[in-house]
Order: sequence, then C-alpha cells, then structure tokens
Amino acid sequence: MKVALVMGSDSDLPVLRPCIDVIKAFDIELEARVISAHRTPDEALDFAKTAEEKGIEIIIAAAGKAAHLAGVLAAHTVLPVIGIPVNSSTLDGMDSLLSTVQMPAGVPVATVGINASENAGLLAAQMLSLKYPLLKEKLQYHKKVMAESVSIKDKKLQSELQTI
Ligand code: RP5
Repeated sequence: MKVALVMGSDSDLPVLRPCIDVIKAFDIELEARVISAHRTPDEALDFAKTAEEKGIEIIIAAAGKAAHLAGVLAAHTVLPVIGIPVNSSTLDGMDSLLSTVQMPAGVPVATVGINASENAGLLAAQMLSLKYPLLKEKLQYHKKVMAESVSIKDKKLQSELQTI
C-alpha cells in the first residue's frame, strides 16, 4: 500500500509532519514530493498522470495561498485526492481552504481542515483499510486508544472538580 504526499513548497513541510508520522505509524509506504501547480505545472501534470502506474493508491496534496495543487492533480487522475489547505498567508489559510475545497462538480477533492494534516493521513489510512484488513484492525485499535485517553481526561476533570 502506497500513499503520495505532494506539497506545493518545502515551506509547507512543518505542517505536514503529523501526516507523515501517521502514515509511517501505520506502515504505509510514502512517496513525498515538492511539486507546485503554478511553479512546476508540467511536473504536476506528469505526476498525476503516472501516479497510478507507480503503485500510488491515494494522493494527499498540501498547498497554501491560491492552493490549486490538489484540484489540478485530481483533474488528471481517478485516484482519490485528499487536500490539505496550508496556512501560509496573511489570510490565515482561508484562501487555501476555499481554493482547495470549492471544486466544481465532477472533480472531487476530499478536503480536511486548515493545517489538519494528521486527519489527512488518517483519512488515507481509512480509505486503504477497505482493501487491507490488517490496517483496519490497526485503525480500530487506534480509535480505542484515543477514546481511552479522553476517558482518562474526563476522570481527571471530575476529580479536579471535587477539589474546587
Ligand atoms: C504555495 O505557496 C505553497 O504551497 C506554500 O504554502 C506557499 C508559499 O510557498 P513558498 O513561497 O514558501 O515557496 O504554493
């Protein structure tokens, strides 16, 4: 199983660390690239057109400002494309969010929240788990651990309230 993470600039990388961590934690093969829809448009086109034959099953595309990367890649492949709007501008990422999520009918981009790269990695893993049963088990365990950590926080809150 293989996921590609394409970023519009290396300046996006710090925001994408949680996505990379999730993909690696679930033992999913990762191809990470810097490709820009505007600065390297030919590369973007070539990447999208050849992704499937390279064994890539899902593309995650992260970009900021006028963030056309996810949409451009989605235009040239039938692989699922997950978009991460990156906050890299004076508009707090609203520009990236709208330019990633507001795709015309026929070319979907599954867009996560601004800078929400962990969710992009998890969504990719969940999509892949339809095909890979072991991955589904790992995701179910991950959800259980997450729920337990919230229960612990709730118990802590209850005991703190007793002392107020
Ligand atoms: C976008 O422009 C990139 O995805 C990045 O978020 C933003 C700024 O890029 P740099 O000028 O830092 O390379 O295309």
